[in-house]
Amino acid sequence: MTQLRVGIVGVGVMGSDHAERVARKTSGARLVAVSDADHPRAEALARRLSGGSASSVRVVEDPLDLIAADDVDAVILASPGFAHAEQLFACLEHGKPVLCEKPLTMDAASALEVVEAEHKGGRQLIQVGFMRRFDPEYAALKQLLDSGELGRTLLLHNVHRNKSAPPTFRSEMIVRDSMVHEVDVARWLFGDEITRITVHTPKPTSLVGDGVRDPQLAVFELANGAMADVEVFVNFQVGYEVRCEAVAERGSATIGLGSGVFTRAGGQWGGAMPADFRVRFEQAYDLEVQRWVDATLRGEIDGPGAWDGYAAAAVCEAGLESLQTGKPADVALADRGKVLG
Ligand code: ISE
Repeated sequence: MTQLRVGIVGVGVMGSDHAERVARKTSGARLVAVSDADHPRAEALARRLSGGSASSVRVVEDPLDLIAADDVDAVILASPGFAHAEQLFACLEHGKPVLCEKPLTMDAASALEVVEAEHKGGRQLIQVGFMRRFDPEYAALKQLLDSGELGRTLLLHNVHRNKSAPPTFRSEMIVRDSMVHEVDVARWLFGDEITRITVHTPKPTSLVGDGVRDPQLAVFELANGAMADVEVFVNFQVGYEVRCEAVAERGSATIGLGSGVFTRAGGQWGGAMPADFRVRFEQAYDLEVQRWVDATLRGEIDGPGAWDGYAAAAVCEAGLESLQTGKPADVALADRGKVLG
């Protein structure tokens, strides 16, 4: 196979961004089909990416039919998280490689069922969309920490701010859809599992609806004794800002300070802030999808797998418990050796 025929399920914000990417920027791949609960939205996208006629990108009403289709070699799942479990099982059943946007599924138990089903099939087919791993700045930070030049890494301080979020973005989603990125970053940079999480909820901004706990401040404890903190603030108003500082025995390293045009003028200094994650992480998304296509054509995956999606789901589940109780919550993680052994 020299060209991967890709189908995309869910063409909202992220799915339509991926559709453009696959159709226009990714080598070795062709967008052949899209599916969305909002049918007219899928039709409009297919028309646009087919250059006026819907002949080369077709719309499939039922996502399960898209997954099963003979002319779809691999799938990108950008549907809402609650739809992932059923669609992932369909991908496994049809032997279709899949790049699944986070969260893998809505809870740890169903995520573990996905891990087990994939393992039973004997081939890794699932990659999870933790795209910070593909961001050149995060990748350089990982390389620096792994080189040992700064000694052992002790702490991570993370900041994750969105300009705004819709009113439907409740406290639980801040954990499951936003903080989950730093859950993965901490596991990946430390190469270790998170065993306990505490989610603190400071006084909320007055700009959100009743009961929404925004911002949140979480502390992760890792099995090796290291710790990470993250401020997640999804209605920051100013722009999109994601930073990570690693503190090690002989120094610290920070990424995400903004590498765009930086000006000093009129007694002020500064630069522009990206409006959202598609702008800040455009290169990461491009690399993620290109490497997924390249690896899929080789019959492999090249990025975070189902276990990473499951481990993040388990941490978030404990995070939701901590959000409720205000107390630390232990992460219940299955024994990796037993599950994948
Ligand atoms: C969104 O789904 C993302 O993945 C973004 O990276 C994150 O910043 C945002 O908070 C999420 O809603």
